[in-house]
Amino acid sequence: MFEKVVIANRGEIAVRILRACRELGIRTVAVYSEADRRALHVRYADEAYAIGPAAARDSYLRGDRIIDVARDSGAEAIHPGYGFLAENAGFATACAEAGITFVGPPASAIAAMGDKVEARRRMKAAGVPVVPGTDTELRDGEILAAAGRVGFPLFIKAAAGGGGRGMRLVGQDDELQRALEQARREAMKAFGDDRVYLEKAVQGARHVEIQILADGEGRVIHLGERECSIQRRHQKLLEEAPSPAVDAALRQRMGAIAVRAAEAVDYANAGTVEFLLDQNHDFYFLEMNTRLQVEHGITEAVTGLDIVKEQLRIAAGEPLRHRQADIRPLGHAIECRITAEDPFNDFLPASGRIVRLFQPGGPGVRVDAGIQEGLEISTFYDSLLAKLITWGETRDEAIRRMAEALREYRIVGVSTSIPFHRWLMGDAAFLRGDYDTSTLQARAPAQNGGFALAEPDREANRPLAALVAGMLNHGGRRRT
Ligand code: MV4
Repeated sequence: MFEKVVIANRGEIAVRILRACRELGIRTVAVYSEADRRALHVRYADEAYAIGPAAARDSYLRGDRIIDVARDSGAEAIHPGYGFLAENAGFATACAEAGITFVGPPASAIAAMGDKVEARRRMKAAGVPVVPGTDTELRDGEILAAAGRVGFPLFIKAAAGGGGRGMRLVGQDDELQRALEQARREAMKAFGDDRVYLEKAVQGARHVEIQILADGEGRVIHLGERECSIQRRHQKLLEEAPSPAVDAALRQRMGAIAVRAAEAVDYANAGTVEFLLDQNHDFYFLEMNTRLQVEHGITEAVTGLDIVKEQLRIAAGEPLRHRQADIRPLGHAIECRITAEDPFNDFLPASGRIVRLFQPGGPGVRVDAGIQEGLEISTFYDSLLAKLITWGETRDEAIRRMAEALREYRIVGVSTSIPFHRWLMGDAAFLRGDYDTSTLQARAPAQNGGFALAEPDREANRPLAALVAGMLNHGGRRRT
């Protein structure tokens, strides 16, 4: 095992990785921007290095500086977390050239899955079902004929896109030309690559993903699925495992296909294969995320594995410790993403100082957070403050524990998504498990874009507002 690892990230995921390292007896090296001098991940690490000003491109995205930190500190490996450098094949290659282990898949697998046209080609060849669409990127003159073959409605997607970035829904052929020009322009601006392809739009489907683990010797297993259909503008708000729509037989079929997808690109380490699951229980490969994901914790809760420790072991050259038959999911887990956003105002990113913080607890409650009282929340970075995960023997128990934990949770000084989640825990369709990727949008009044919290619910939150104000006043008096 490694003796020392650099954690090339911040916030809750840096803290999560630090904990896994310390459990394995690995010394930890944090990197931080000027804005994060007082952050939790800096306090918890054995060593910490400043790598630049607040802007991510001058700090957390500076792969060269992070490799220098690994060299200077004598670390053997870099864990990138998610975001920033996690899915950057160039960074994985640069680590290898510097003699440092990248805790993640081979650069070749990142590159193959990062190019969505190449990924579709590889998946089709391996017998993985893909959404009907074009097999190559499109030349301008080809689009009308190609669209005719694919059928409407369809998505124009950027070859270099992913995660919902660079997609455009087209309802009929007279919208095609304009949409193509816009899609190319946006793709060029966002990715420096204007290649696009077409996919038939699968409507009313669920977004279900399979977690896989692979070692460096060709062994691949899956850890079951996560249901991720509760999203807004392609940001997931809540995930659960298992999916209310997946039974043991379907899990086995989807899992086997996900393993095949990983094998087709000689994958190693942890990864996630995303599928659309339609009402007929047909499923289609969407993309593979070649990194640790935000929502990995719910899979840990139902399988009992520690995915980050497994990542470190695999990167250190150890074989997988589990066979497929050893993986037996137990119970139900839910994650609510606690973000610094105002759900009463179109989920506008919020900033402010956390003046009071009360984190929930109790049986089956896990809080992965990168925050503490006194921390200044800026809009420089991703708005994720914490992940609240509950586990129960049944889905109902997990939901009740979540509702209670959300009632206990108090973050004072910055708006958060907590009121949205409190509302969701009482929503009839959610309680029935009867939802898909269109549910939030369909039920949302246009003016608040995806959050149907009605006026009476807002009233119901008044006592909370008074309590918060009371806490603030109390604190103020005590200081003076
Ligand atoms: C789709 C799709 C339907 N049909 N592709 C969004 C995230 C990225 N991984 C791919 N995504 C989708 N791709 C085809 N051909 C539906 C989604 C999708 C989605 C679309 C609109 C609104 C919310 C969504 C939530 C999850 C997935």
